[in-house]
Amino acid sequence: MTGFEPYKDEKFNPSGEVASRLNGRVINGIEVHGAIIPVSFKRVRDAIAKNIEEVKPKIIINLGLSPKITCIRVERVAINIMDGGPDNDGYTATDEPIVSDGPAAYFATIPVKKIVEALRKEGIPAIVSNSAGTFLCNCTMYHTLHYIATKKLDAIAGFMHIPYTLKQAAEKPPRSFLGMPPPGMPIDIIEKAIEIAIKVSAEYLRSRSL
Ligand code: PCA
Repeated sequence: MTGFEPYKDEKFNPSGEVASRLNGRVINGIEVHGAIIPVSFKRVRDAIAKNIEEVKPKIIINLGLSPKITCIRVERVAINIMDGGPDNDGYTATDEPIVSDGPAAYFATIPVKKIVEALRKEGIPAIVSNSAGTFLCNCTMYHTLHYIATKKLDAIAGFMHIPYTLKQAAEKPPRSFLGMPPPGMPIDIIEKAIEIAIKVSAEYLRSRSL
């Protein structure tokens, strides 16, 4: 799994923190490798490729922060577009394809709906999201799925957007979201959500290969 380094005005990125926390953990016999990847349109592809080559994972879950969301968002689709910025290299993309001859979109191959159901059953608010945006999160999901497709790897992959942590939300200007502090989720709950997503993905993989 991956998370991101801080970007734009965010001094802390919970997605990177969760990746560090889970790095080296064994969940239901699954060895987790957590890596932090750059918020850079130019550099993220190589970071993804390097991690996949080193780890040879069966399940890839990329994580990113989505400020001001109220729940976990499990992304269904990545589209072939970069539009936004600046990234951490100071680069702003405008309507550019991620891969010039690549398909318009890729669907997540982790069991998106099963993950959402499992999270909600555990009391963690979650939805299926039909857009990962057009910044680094979408770009990362696209590169990962494109890499798996073009190299014909035996791996499933997807992307999850996470909210601010509760502490991070409390530190924002007190009226910065609808006259209130923005929503947040305790980091331990976010961490638990990702553990659940890993378990559900592993069960799905096992059932598929029976
Ligand atoms: N969130 C951004 C990029 C890095 C991150 O954590 C996004 O949603 O694209």
